[in-house]
Amino acid sequence: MYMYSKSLEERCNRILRDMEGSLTARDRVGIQDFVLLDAYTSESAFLDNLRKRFHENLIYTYIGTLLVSVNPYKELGIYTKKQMDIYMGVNLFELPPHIYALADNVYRTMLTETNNHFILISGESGAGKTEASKKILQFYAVSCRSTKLLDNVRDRLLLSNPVLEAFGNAKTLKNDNSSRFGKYMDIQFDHAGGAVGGHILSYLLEKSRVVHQNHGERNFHIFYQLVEGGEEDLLRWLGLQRTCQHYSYLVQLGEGECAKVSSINDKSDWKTVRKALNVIEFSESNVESLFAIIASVLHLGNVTFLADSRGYATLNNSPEIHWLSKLLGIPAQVIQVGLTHRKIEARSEEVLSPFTVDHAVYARDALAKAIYGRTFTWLVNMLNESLANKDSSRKTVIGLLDIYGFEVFNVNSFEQFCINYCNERLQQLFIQLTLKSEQDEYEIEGIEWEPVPYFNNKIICDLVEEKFKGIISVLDEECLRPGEATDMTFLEKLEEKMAGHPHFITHKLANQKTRKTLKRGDFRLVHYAGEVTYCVSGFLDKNNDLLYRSIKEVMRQSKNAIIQNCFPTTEPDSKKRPETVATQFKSSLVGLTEILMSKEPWYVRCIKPNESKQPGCFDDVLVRHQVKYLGLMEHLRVRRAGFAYRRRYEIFLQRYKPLCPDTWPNWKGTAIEGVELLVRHLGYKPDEYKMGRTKIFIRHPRTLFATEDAFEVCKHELATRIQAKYKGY
Ligand code: AOV
Ligand code: MG
Repeated sequence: MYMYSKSLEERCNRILRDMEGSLTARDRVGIQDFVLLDAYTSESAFLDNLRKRFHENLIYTYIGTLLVSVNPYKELGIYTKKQMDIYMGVNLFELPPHIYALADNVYRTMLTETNNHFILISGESGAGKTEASKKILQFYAVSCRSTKLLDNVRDRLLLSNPVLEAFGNAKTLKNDNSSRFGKYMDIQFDHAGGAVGGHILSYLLEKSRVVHQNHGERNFHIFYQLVEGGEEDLLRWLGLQRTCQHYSYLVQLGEGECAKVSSINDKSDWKTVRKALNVIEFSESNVESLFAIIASVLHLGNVTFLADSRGYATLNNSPEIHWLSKLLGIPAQVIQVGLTHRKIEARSEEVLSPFTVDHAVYARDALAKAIYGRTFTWLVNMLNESLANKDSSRKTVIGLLDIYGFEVFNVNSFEQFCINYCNERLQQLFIQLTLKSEQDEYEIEGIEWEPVPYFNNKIICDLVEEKFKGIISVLDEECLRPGEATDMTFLEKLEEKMAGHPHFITHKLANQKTRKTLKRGDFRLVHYAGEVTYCVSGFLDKNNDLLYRSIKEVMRQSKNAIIQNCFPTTEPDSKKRPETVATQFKSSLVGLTEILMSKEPWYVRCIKPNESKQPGCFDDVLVRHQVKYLGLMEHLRVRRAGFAYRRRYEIFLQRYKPLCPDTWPNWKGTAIEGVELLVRHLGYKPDEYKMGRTKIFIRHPRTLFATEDAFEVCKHELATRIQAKYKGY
């Protein structure tokens, strides 16, 4: 149910204007809601409409209340304050589709129904998810109730974005600003609609990027921002040179070059991040500690080892150790020993065992990843403290989910496996909430219904995550056999267990034709969004994510406040194995699903128009593929055949009974009878609605909007009558 802030007259005039214009414009710009036209149930027609609109710079189209967005790869001038004003307080179908319209309708529904909502933004890497989530947040920042106190919260909400992006995004081959972590953000509103706080949950950061990037990719933005943008004295204090090429973690192996990105300005981004940290009220000492850590990671990457006469790793008396010692506040000698030895237990005694050079490099990289990963978690915690709503009064939330999109590279590893699994999970949630539950409900409510078939990706989720049987379980099992298991034994176990599974294939299991496309160390999954070949190399190691106890002990001596927080002395050094990365990730996704299931869903499905990040280029094959796997046609079919709105009889009657003299004010019969009288009085036509067991189903939003308009008028008249009646008192 909706509240409108625009006057009825203003809105009616606009609707009439639009209707006149739309008949002639339709040929050129297509239709704005796929549900509305009969001809748009074929995939080709669907595609034609998207393409037509895309070439007219109309990147948004609805399927009912779901918003489809095609990345324009150019500035369209449609995100101005003026546009925001136009979309405020207007229902979804009165104006051309826009992300603001969706945001506004979620907000209003939250206020009138006083319940929690979330917006699921999905699509593959580079499709525009992160941009969409930023636009929504910006819209709320401008549109919701404002006071001096609330403005402060608003600024923090907005500025948490550039900070998180600096530390959690990076250039990949798919996207110059690719999210390398999953993000779920709750925006909390008070009863009057003011934004009073927020909370961020982050999911599995791709830490391996800290020490290695593929050709043409970059490390996390923050490193380049600091080196390029950092003030002279700051760099001097951190012992950094102003050349990214100097740092081996910033140049790809053997190439000596950093990837160039024309779309990114590290210098100005640095300024934004610095300013943001101030507004979010990071203390100066926290900021210092934070950049000391970022610099330490760069220094650590430049530490090299030599082999002594016995083949063990020794350190050159390199300047890096000096800087690490200074910035982390740990004696140089302690760092030196920590990087070249580990403690092992030999007969109830602890002895230092020296590393080989390879081993030392491995331990150094593990430390760099741990430091960065833990600092990222600390950063999210700090942002949450700053966003925390101090007032305990009743609040409702709108959650924004923006994760890393499905991705396929030439070589795919454990990280892609996790990211793509996460996308499978969200697709499963989408299916459950739309296609499945929608059709289940018609059955439960006894509404006549012709089922719409769809591909259910549960089979792939199970393949990955099922207890004892899934890929993650097999991987964990192998991780339990240190010394014996290898990436290849993991692959062999998979081949044994998954043989014959329609979504799993390897070189050994493949037929002759497919075999040619696979290497011995690969396995291929047939994901909902396409086939991906994963190279098993590194799976065990990345899943274990081990950090030697002795190096943790070194870090605990740190005087750097953030490091102290990230490596607490209370951290259980238990003999018990910590959960593996994949299992932790799986649990966190189960947790996320639970959070989402308790809220009302809204969807933005983002589409990437071409692989080359070009404006104006609409690749039919690529878009058709996405339309298919995103399940948009099925969604449209269910929507077209189904009912846009449904309300329990009691709630429907309670709200609208003033519109019918037979039911107002004191209806004595059953709710269903009351609703029958009410809709007859309102003149609903038989094909506009259906009566279920417990709910009324309304086919088209327009019907409900008309009723809602009548309700507004009626309220107004009532208020006038009451005023007139009591005037004399
Ligand atoms: P993603 O979040 O879906 O990818 P982004 O939101 O980062 O993708 O979008 C990628 C790039 O496309 C942006 O940096 C913009 O240059 C451009 N872009 C996206 N949406 C718009 C828009 N509405 N208007 C103009 N340009 C846009 V990933 O995080 O890689 O899954 O993991
Ligand atoms: Mg993103």
